Amino acid sequence: MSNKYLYSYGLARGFLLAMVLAFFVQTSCAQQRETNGEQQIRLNQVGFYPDAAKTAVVVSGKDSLFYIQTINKKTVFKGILKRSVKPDFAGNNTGIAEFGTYRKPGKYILYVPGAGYSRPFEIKKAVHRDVAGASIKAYYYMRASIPLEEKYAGKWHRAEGHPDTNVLVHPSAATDKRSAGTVISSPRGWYDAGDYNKYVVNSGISTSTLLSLYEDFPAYMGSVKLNIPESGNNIPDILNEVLWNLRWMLTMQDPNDGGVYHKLTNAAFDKFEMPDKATAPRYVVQKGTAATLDFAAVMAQSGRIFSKFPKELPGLADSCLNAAKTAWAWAAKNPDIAYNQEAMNQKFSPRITTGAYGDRNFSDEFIWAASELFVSTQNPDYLKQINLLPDNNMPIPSWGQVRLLGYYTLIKNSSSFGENAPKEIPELKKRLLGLADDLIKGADETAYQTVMDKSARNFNWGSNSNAANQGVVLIQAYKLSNDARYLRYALDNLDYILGRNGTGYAYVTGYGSRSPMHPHHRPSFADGVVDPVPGLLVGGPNPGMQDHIKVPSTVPDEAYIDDDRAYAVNEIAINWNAPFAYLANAIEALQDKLKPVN
Ligand code: 9MR
Repeated sequence: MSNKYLYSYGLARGFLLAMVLAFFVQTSCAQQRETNGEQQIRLNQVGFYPDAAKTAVVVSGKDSLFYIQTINKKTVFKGILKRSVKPDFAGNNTGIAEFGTYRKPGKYILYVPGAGYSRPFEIKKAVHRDVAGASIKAYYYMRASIPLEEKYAGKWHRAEGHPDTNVLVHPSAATDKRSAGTVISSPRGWYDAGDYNKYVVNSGISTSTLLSLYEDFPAYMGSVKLNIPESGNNIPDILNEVLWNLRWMLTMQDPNDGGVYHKLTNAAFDKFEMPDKATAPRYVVQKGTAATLDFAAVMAQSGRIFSKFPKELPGLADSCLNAAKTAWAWAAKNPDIAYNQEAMNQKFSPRITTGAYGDRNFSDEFIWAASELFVSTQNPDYLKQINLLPDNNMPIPSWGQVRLLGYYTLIKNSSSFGENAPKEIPELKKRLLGLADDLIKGADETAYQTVMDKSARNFNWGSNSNAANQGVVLIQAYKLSNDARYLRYALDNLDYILGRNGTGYAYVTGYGSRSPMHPHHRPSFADGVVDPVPGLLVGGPNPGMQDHIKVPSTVPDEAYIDDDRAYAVNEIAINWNAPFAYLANAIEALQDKLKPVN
């Protein structure tokens, strides 16, 4: 045997030994603790701002050093993991890596001996700009009644679906002037979610959240270009996109009495096919108090915002404001008409089995609509007709709970009220800051260092939208107080959504290195393109299993599966994307205000 042979034999044997060892180290760690097959280190897979806090979480939580390394594994920063004060929902404490003081832009990985490597991440300015823009562009992909051309939609181009120019008045919505079977035209709008129906209640909060994003950050949002058909028309693209839905919403009001149909829908959900193939008859169904008030609120807000574009959109602002007033008048006369789909189906046919968005309590819708109408008209009568503070609660917004949307609007416009200022304004401000303080209290003790992580109650259907809406509360609190602490916790919830969480998923399609590939979204399933439509936030962990698809774990923050049948965790929806869009874009707009270290 020559020396040369011996040498390479030795090398090969050493290499083999190292491989075997590495295998054992890997598997023993993996057995130690692993959820959904994901690595043990969880962080925002999109990345971090150079001058802001940077946090990663190691699920195994042993005392250890952590290393920030370049992609070529050169160590550039070293720190000590801190053990979380509280365990996660599965009962394990985590290790927390803080590296806010490392600021150099670049591409990195985080390494923890025994736990392995994180997914790669970037440090750079404007690190969320792309995902933030994509979360608004997502609405373009959700448009009904228009073909998506390749020059705007790329590989997700598709034929037009649901022209909605021949929509039938359902017997539940019949009046003398519009009898059952009357054909109305109600084109445009966004599909609600994984399904192809259009629901006014859910459209209301979604549209308003995007309008507020523009209203709160007009300069930044003016700079966000989306490459949609209307781009370049002198109207900010976010407003161009909102207009697609707003013009549909306007058609949902019965011009004869001001009431608003609850939804435009098929009788039953479509199959999993492309929208142009889904041609079942469509109906507008029963008018209701929630839909009418949500409509009034959005139209009042629109009247205010679009009045700044009189040349580009002549007459639109006035039409919106008039629509808001007639809707309000209808609701004042019909203050308690719930949409109860079961009761409706006992009386009328065809039976309607699509999403209900049923709500029985309208005090929050009255507060929201009255607030928007008051701010847009400066007429104090709207607020006099309602009880602005029915109790001490400050509920995080959702499709059925819109009270805070009214409070946000009153607070941020309060300097313009003059003698009409409602006496409750100081109390509202106090409550908003109180809510933000309650949210951030104890977040630093949690296993993932987030507000989201504080309570198992956050993990219901659409849990990711709770993380986003908590973020919106914190941004509103920052805008009111200028206290940068609130911003940091808003950023933490953004980190949660993008990977620092119990599953290690970045929950937005197309962003991060582990994101959903099989959302419950008909076009993503049926279009023959491997990648799902980008920029869509999935519902996220929810142990409820209302879809009867088994999740790998029922631990609240781990109850998730990337399966297109699993609509209770992996659907997408316009009311979930909107607060995410708000949070991601607001953080981009405010990135220079973020504090370097925790
Ligand atoms: O987001 C809605 C969730 O809060 C409800 O618990 C659930 C069941 O009623 O419905 C969700 O909304 C769905 C709607 O009814 C139809 N389109 C898809 C929506 C997202 O799953």
